[in-house]
Amino acid sequence: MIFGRSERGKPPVEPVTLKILVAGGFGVGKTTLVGAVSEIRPLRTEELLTEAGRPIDDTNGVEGKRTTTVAMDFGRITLREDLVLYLFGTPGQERFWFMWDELSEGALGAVVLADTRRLEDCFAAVDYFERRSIPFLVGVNCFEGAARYPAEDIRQALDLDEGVPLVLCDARDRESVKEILIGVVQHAMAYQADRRQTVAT
Ligand SMILES: Nc1nc2c(ncn2[C@@H]2O[C@H](COP(=O)(O)OP(=O)(O)O)[C@@H](O)[C@H]2O)c(=O)[nH]1
Ligand SMILES: [Mg+2]
Repeated sequence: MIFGRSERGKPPVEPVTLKILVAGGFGVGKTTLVGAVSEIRPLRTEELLTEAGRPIDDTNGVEGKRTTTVAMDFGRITLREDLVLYLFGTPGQERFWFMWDELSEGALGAVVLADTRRLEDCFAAVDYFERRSIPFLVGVNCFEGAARYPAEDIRQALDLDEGVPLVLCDARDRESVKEILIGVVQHAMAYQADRRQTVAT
């Protein structure tokens, strides 16, 4: 490649790095979402679901799921040359709630994944981010065979504030996940600008 004079002299851009959390109930597609976009091999700690784990990890309605993430998913995506996101999947099981406060340290915002067949599984995540004023977006992961509901009905069922974006998605699809991530960054930026204005006036 031939570089012009101006490019040659340019120092490499130091990208802005932002931390985004990916939350939601067990089996909703968090590991899938991180894996669909990550440029680095997603770091995950998965364990085969054992007989012993069965009473705790409720797999009813999550057919075909044999592994469970015991710690967390971690991935990276470069949205633009100067903007890199680090994705942190929060552990879905209740016994890992103690990790959430540490994980959310320094987070710009969060994605709450929801499955309309088990909407109640993401109530806890929605509550968590609302209570801590962490801006979040709800991604409805559209599984085949799950009934489709109008976005407005899902918003109502989740009792979402008006400003919280809700987007239908496919956690397996890179473009769909990118759209979700751009959405959460935009929402979080607007949310923060709003807050600054409220403080200033
Ligand atoms: N049909 C369909 N299956 C999905 C989708 N997202 C995840 N899955 C499957 O659902 C199961 C649970 O996903 P996983 O990412 O492990 O859920 P996690 O517990 O939230 O990390 C896996 O078998 C995935 O392959 C989706 O958008 N559509
Ligand atoms: Mg997982």
